[in-house]
Amino acid sequence: MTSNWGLSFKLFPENAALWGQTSQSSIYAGSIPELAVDGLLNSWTHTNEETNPWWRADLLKAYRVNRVTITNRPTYGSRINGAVIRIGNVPDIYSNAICGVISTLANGATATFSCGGMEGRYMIVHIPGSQKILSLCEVGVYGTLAGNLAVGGSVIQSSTSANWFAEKAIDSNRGLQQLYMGCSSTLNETNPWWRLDLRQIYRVNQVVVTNRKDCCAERMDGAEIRIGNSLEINGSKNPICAVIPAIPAGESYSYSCGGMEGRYINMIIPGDMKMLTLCEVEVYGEGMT
Ligand SMILES: [Ca+2]
Repeated sequence: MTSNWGLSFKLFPENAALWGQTSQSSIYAGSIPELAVDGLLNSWTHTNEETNPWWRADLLKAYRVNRVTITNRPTYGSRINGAVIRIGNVPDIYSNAICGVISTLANGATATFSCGGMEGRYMIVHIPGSQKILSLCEVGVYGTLAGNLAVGGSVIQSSTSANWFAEKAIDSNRGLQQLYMGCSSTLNETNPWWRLDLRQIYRVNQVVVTNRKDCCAERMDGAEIRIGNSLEINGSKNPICAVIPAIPAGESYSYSCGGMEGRYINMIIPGDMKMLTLCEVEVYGEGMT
């Protein structure tokens, strides 16, 4: 595989709506709400003709939403005119703040709405008025998990396999769909490590690690999570928060660190012929005041 991404490679957050639960005000002829997140351009959701139809994605956790994409159906596209996009933490659709309004959108076209980091667990599309039909071909919600300290940090790893850059472990992409875009990996070596620099000292309550889904989940077995302020032996002398016995393929496991203080989060697998692959690392905690 060749790579010319170099240092300027792009980060690819994944569509948070994919991992959530979708619902809508009514379902016409089996056109269920999931059809807006199936990745297919030849299927779309469809409500009955009604007053104030809506579609909602529950992202299950609060996100800081940077942008929303809406792909219109290839026919009857003008039905979407006037649709409102809202983001917030309230299941009731009208209590959440507005990110954007779709004035018009051509048949089959995709529009991107910048939401500037609006925070919310719910993303809603609705059309105000009577005798309306809401039909969505695809919906994307892109952002970062709210409160994840890793997002603002910088990362480095002991070696890099092809384009499995260290940054891909903090790109808000769990790598479960397109692994090559979403995960970091070292080469096969002795004591491979990956280190996140939070840029200042935090009290770390929780570290969440996502393992790769496609194969070889057992390579994660025995990985240590270390937290502290020392860079001695690349951080491998810092105190241990947890030793990971195992994480099943494609799963995200959470480790409680009880407020351990540190600027650096190290992941290390001790031993020979080890490879450290991380699809996502999230860090939650509090700043030191
Ligand atoms: Ca990732």
